[in-house]
Amino acid sequence: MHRNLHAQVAAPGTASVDIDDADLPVGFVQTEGTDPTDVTVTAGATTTEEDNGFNVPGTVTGVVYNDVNGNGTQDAGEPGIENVEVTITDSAGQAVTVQTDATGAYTASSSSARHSKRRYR
Ligand SMILES: [Ca+2]
Ligand SMILES: [Ca+2]
Ligand SMILES: [Ca+2]
Repeated sequence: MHRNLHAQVAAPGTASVDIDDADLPVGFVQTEGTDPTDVTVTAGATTTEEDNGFNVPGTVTGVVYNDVNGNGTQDAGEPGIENVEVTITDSAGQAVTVQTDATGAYTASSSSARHSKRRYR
């Protein structure tokens, strides 16, 4: 959806455009543009701010473990393998690399590396 909003500000010069993050649905992360953004307002002219893209990142989780007895399932007492790098490449070609934690678990957010979280369980 593309919405164009018009706002009139009084003074030419630098204006700050700040999206109210509290109005966005929970979990939305900015994928295009910045917030807030400074724009230069010229007297008598219309200034268009950049496009602001947001989406909800998907999350991939998994576990890498030592299948001590080789039966194809993680049994009680079979330890996770720590510090294994896992790279998840999403359908847009964006790759995120994370490491397994002490339990062998990893968590990656698909849309943005800076928003990826590590989860311990
Ligand atoms: Ca904001
Ligand atoms: Ca912006
Ligand atoms: Ca096993």
